[in-house]
Amino acid sequence: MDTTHPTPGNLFAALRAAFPTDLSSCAVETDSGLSYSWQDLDQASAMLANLLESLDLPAGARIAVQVEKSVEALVLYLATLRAGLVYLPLNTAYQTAEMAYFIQDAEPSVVVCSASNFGWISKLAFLSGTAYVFTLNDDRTGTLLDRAAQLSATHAVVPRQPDDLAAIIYTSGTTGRSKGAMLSHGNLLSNALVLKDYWDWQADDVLLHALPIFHVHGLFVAIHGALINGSKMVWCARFDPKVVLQHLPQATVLMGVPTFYVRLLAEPLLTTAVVRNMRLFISGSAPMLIETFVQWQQRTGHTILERYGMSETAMLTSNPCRAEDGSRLGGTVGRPLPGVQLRVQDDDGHTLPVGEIGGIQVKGPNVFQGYWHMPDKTAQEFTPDGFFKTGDVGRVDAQGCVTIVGRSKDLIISGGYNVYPAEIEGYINALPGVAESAVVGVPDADFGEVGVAVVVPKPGAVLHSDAILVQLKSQLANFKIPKRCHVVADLPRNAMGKVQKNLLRAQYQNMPVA
Ligand code: MLC
Ligand code: AMP
Repeated sequence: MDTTHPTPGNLFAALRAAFPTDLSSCAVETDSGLSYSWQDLDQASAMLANLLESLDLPAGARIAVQVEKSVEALVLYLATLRAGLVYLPLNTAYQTAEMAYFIQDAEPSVVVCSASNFGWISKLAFLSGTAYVFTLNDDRTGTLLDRAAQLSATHAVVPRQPDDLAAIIYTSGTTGRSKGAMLSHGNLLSNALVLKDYWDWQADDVLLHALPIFHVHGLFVAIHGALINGSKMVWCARFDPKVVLQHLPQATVLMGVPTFYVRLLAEPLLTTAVVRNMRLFISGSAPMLIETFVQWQQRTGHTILERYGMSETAMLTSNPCRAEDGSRLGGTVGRPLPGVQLRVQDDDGHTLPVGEIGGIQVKGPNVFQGYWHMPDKTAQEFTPDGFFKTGDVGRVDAQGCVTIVGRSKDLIISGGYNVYPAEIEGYINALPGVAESAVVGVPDADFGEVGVAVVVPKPGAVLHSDAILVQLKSQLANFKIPKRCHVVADLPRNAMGKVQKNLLRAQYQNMPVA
């Protein structure tokens, strides 16, 4: 048995306290047939926490992790919390320039990557002063596990205060420079406890986990949701609708981005029989089309629960779960969660009455501690009375229900991933022969929205749209690559000289590749 001490400020201690009494029961079952007990999670996280502690890292040290999804990666997250260090997950799609930025900015003491990326990532890390680079693969191999193998399987949780940092989640920004959102143990624990109650987690719930584990949705909402309730997870390495359908009969809860539901609806095997044991389907990270919501209801008999959140705040609002709290409405993201204050303001800082559209602002124990090393940016994003400006535009109805109608930030949300046009335009403008460019989001049946690039050549230069996309692919994460590219003579501008992106969106939304 572990020597876990009561350390209420440390999120891991709260998760560990929720493990079932029978530690030999199954905690995680993978789609490749592996099974991990609660004792496995406890002991393996103890071993990795002991390894991290043996490195004698400074307080607040960041552990940057870019690895494929695996239960061992989940254990590394738990070990980092347990050791009181700061977890910094990075999307596996990030390429060299993106990784170089994150590593230089966050100055992690430890970087963990796949063995296949060790060459270039270790070079970047050592140049930035990282002390240790370990490997962790999705087949239970790598130097991280080798080093931990001989260490003790017991570990006393390192005490932490609620305001101490637990994780940094990088989110891109409208200026093209990514910002590290600093989330504390208290931010994450408060959100996990609120959702456990609001989503009415049951003793026999089983979560089907098919999301990536480097963003808020898959890492915090899904994993904390299951662990804080002592619930088993069925663990899919990636979202494959056929594999998900195969495992749905063993599950009661699924969390996904709208693309999951669109792709599942395209499967003939999605029937009421497959979802017979399901209690709750949850969607978030991107707007769900009302057609998807209605089709899901008709096909499965289940009403999807849509909720709204952000990297900076974890979950903010949710449609009701229990029937007595009301019905779930398609096209809305529900009411603010208990403890979350939400208001809508105009640009002059006046709070707007019911039904009027403005900027959504929030306050609560879940709202982050600020952007890493960006005090000015942090100050700009908060109002004088402490509300965080989400950048989302919406309204609240008389029942307190929130509808998001747009965004004041120039952002494309594609399959649940955020793509900031300014970042992509920066890369396109740096290509030889490019005078300027604009990237806009257009509707897409699968991803909800996808990016389209409109590029103007320098006088005399000849540009090919395919070549532009190929060059971008070698520099940027794949989900950021515009799905189409058009080379044009000039961009439409208003009287102030600003590019009229609304005109470009209208012009290119149905246009095939030029
Ligand atoms: C993959 N591609 C994408 C993409 N995902 N392009 C745009 N948007 C995406 N989301 C690229 C691939 O690289 C590939 O390019 C091509 O599109 C087709 O890929 P695919 O095989 O169809 O993609 P797949 O691997 O199946 O991934 C699709 C997906 C995935 C929907 C399963 O994107 C996903 O897991 N999304 C979830 C994102 C998420 O967890 N967001 C939460 C953020 S937290 P090529 O060139 O290789 O052919 C947050 C807060 C909150 O927002 O409220 O939750
Ligand atoms: P991220 O920065 O990746 O955490 O993305 C957060 C953004 O995703 C929010 O600011 C919203 O714009 C968007 N988002 C999250 N959930 C929803 C939802 N249910 N409906 C519409 N947009 C959402």
